[in-house]
Amino acid sequence: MQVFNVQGMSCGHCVKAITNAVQAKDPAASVRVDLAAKEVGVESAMSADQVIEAIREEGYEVKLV
Ligand SMILES: [Cu+2]
Repeated sequence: MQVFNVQGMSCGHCVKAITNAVQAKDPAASVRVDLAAKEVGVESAMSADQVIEAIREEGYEVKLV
């Protein structure tokens, strides 16, 4: 699993937006969002860069932990 630090997540809508953005690129991806830790864990066939791009497109600041 790849873990990303994501800034600007605050609520369930953010969780959904990020999950949907990642799964739009890889429907088989599993996404775990920890709002308190500002972390997103992604299990998928995508590269870290691809995941970062998907999350960034939603307007969040994101980097690999
Ligand atoms: Cu939100």
